[in-house]
Formats: sequence, C-alpha cells, structure tokens
Amino acid sequence: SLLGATITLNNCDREPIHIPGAIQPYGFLLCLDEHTQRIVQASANTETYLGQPAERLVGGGLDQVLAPDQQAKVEALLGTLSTAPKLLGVRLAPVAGQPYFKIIMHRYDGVLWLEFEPVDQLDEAPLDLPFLNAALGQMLAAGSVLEFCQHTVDQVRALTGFDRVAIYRFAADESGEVIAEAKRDDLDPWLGIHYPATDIPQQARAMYLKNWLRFIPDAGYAPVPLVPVRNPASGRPPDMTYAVLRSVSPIHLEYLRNMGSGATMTISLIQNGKLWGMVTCHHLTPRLVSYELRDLCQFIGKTFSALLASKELLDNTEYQLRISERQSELFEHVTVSGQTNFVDGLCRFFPTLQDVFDCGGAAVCFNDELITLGSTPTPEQIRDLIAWLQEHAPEDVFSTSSYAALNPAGLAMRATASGIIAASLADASGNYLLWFRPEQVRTVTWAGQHEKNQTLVDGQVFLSPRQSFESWKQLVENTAAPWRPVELEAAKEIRLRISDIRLKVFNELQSQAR
Ligand code: BLA
Repeated sequence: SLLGATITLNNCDREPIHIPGAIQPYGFLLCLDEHTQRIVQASANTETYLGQPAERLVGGGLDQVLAPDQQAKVEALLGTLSTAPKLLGVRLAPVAGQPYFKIIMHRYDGVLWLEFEPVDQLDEAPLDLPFLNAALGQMLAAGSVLEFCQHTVDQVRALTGFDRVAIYRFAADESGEVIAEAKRDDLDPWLGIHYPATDIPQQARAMYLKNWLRFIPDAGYAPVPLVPVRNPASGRPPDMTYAVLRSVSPIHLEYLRNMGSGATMTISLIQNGKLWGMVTCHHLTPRLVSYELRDLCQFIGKTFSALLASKELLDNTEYQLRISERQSELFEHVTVSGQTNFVDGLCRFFPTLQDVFDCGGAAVCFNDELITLGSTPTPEQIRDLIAWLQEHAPEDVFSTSSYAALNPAGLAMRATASGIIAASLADASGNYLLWFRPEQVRTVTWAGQHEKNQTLVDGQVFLSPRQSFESWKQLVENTAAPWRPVELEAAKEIRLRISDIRLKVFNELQSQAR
C-alpha cells in the first residue's frame, strides 16, 4: 500500500540503479566467475538468441555457446579484461537467423561480463576518418561555447540519425538547460527549456562519470531478469555500472514515455571530474545504434570535454573585452555630457548603461529623476524597490538573482526583475544605478497524459517525474540567471568611475565659477 510512505525530493537518489538484476533485451548477457571462468549467471533471453535456456547454461563453460575456434578468441581476451570494454565479433550457430554477434567484454565486481549484441555482419563499421577529421576541425575552430555545442550536436545527429540531439548543460544547482539542438524540422524546439536537478538523480550522475555513454534503444522494452538474479559469490545482483545492457530505472522509463521518447542515447560531457552537461539523443521510435558508432560518439564526447575549457576561456575573454570597451565608451559619454546632465551620458548614447553587460533592462534614479532602459519594472515598482534597498541593502553594490525570495513585493515584477544589481551613488541617498534580469524558467510541456502521481518500485514509493517537476518549478520560479563575477565587477567599477567623473566635473564647474 502507498499509505504511510513518505515521498521526498531525494528519494530518487536512493534507487539502486546499478544492481537491477535485469537487462534490456536488445542482446543477451553471460556473467562468468572471474576465477573459474564458468557461467554463473545468464540473462533469461538466451533461448531467443541461442536456442538454449539460461538455466541450462549456468554452471557450464563457454563451450556450450561457442565453437572451439570462436571460444579460443574469446578466452585469449578474458585474462586481459578491466573495466575498459573490449570488443570482439563472433559467429554463433545460427538460431533465428542471427549468426553474428559483437561481444562487449569487461571485468567488474568479480565478474567477467560478456554482453552479446546481434549484428548483420562481422565487418567492423568502417571508421569514417574524413568525417572525424572534419568534425574535429570544426570543433577546434569554434569561437564560442555555443558554436562549439552546435557543431557537436550537428555531428552527433549526422552520425547517428536520431530525431533530436541536444546539449543539456548543468547549472550550479544541478538543474539544467538545453543550450544547443539539432532536430527534425517538425519537432518542437527544446532550446532554452530548463529541467530540475532531480531528473537525473545523484547515483545516475555518478555512474555517467564512470561510463561515458548510456544507451536505451527501446524505451518500451520488458526487462529480462538474470538467472539466477543473485550472484552466488556476492549474494546480490552483480554491479552493472559498466554493463551496456543494464536495465533502466522504471521511473526513468516513465519519464521517457512522458517525453514521447522511443529511444535515447546520452553522452557525458565532463569537466574537472564533474558532469558539465550531456549530449542527449532522442528518437520517437525505437532505434538501434551499433557499438562501433556508440564508441565513436564517446570519442566525440571526450574530445568535447578536452576542448571545453579553451572555448570557455574564449567566451570569458571576449565578454570581458566587450565589457571593458563599452565601459570606456560609457565613461566618455558621461564625461562629455557631465557638464550639463550626467544622466544623459548614461542613457542617451550607445552604449548605454544597459549595454555594458547582458541584462534585460537598466535604470538610473538620480535626484528624483527616473530614467529606464530596456525592459524594466514600472516606475512605481522601481521607487518601491529603492525604498526597500535603502532599508535592507546597505552595501554599495547589492545583487540578487531572486528578489522575490527577499521581498514578496518582487513577485509582481519577476518577469522583468527577478535578478537585480543595485549600485548606490554615494552622495545622496536614493540615487541608484540599477540593472535587471528577467525570470529564466521556460517550462516544459509533457508529451502524453500521465497523471500518475506516484511510482512504485519493489514496494517502495518514488517521486514521479511530473511531481518532481512541479516542486522544482515552485522553487525556481522568480529566479534569474545568476550574475557573473565579471558583471558584478563591472557594476562596481561603473559606480566608482561615475562618482569620480561627477566629482571632477563638479570641481571644474566650481573653478570656472570662481
Ligand atoms: C536518467 N534522466 C536520465 C538521463 C537523462 C535524464 C538524460 C540519462 C539516461 C538517458 O539517456 O535517457 C533527463 N533527458 C533528461 C533531461 C533531458 C533529457 C532533463 O533529454 C532534457 C532535455 N527522473 C525523474 C525523477 C527521477 C528520475 C523524479 O524525473 C527520480 C526517481 C530518475 N533519471 C532517473 C534515473 C535515471 C535517469 C533513475 C537513470 C537511468 C539509468 O541510467 O538507468
């Protein structure tokens, strides 16, 4: 019964997704004891591929499955295995017209893992070197993080043919945003959509750091258990962290159904040992991708990860440069117009106060005169804000990315001013330079109608994807993209220079008067 069970936002983090005791049935699995090399567990679908039930294979050797020459090829590799997978093509006695398989082999948790994926032929998919060469060239040449991401999604889509390939970038709170996308023209764009951190729970993130690619070729599959489910040596299901066939969390499968996804493939993008983002590929219908091609996609993910810091540096340097240039121009305007009306210098010529760094709007409040630029709250709201600042924000430069969290009156202006930087001009109280940033959330539209609120897994109640989204939405509504350190620095510098210029102009006027 669901009664009495508590559902919390982090119960997803406790689902033991590394030991599902089951696989996805696009292949079959044999687990060998690493010492005896006997089969200790097999997936319950061996009959489909081999004509032999799992129960009969368990306890025996590989000779039951492989002809002597094929067995010799496999055994030559067994001793060399680690968590890094080895790939081998084999021909098995034809059953159901499937003679050829690729075996993906690794060693982990006391087990030698042999995962068999059926293939049409044994020839390795030719490595398209010219394609890779051109792709790498484009990635190297990209002049910004966004351009770099766009090339990457274009390449992954060209290689794999998924209906949609997106880059999903994590924020500091582990929620994320789709920042690049390549898709079929008839699909709705996801660009700019934000998703909560709970969509990818902690243990899944930890796993995607170890294993660079997660592949779910048919989100509508029925899980196939291992026979027996528990490993005889450990007494529990074996740890499938590195197994490609690892069965998927039922909650995530519900999520994929909600999204209208028939297949997904996800490539980790890693920076400084942390997940920076993921390339997520979706297909409306089930879709198989060969192991070789998945390997190539991993290679692209690793290349991306290796080059990412250089692209971020380009972005930062360029942004910093733009800010400095615009600041100097702004200071010139202010100096020139300072004699008559220094507010004109801030607001009338390009760049204005609003153009120095990225924001939605800006305002100058000077000696009871209020000038607004871009999209801002109403004059009344700004005056209320200033009254609030005078009472609650003594610092020279105050900033927030969620004003409504500090003052409920902020709720009414969240569309223009969830984020605020306020620089007080020293001499008279009530004089401020203000920058505004809008609320950032663009909410997701779920595919299909899944009104179920709770999901039951092994008798435990878990938060459902939709429920998690609703709770997160309430948390992050009223929140703007965070102010970056370069922007806060710029605001401080503008405040100081403006006071400086005003002082000089004042002194000049004084001396002219004398
Ligand atoms: C896994 N969730 C994932 C994965 C992605 C997302 C990419 C990796 C597996 C895959 O490739 O499908 C989420 N996918 C997204 C997001 C986008 C996308 C945000 O394309 C945006 C564009 N999910 C929930 C809740 C839980 C949950 C509430 O919404 C908690 C119970 C769980 N998500 C969950 C789990 C996994 C997962 C357990 C791991 C699946 C696995 O590898 O077995």
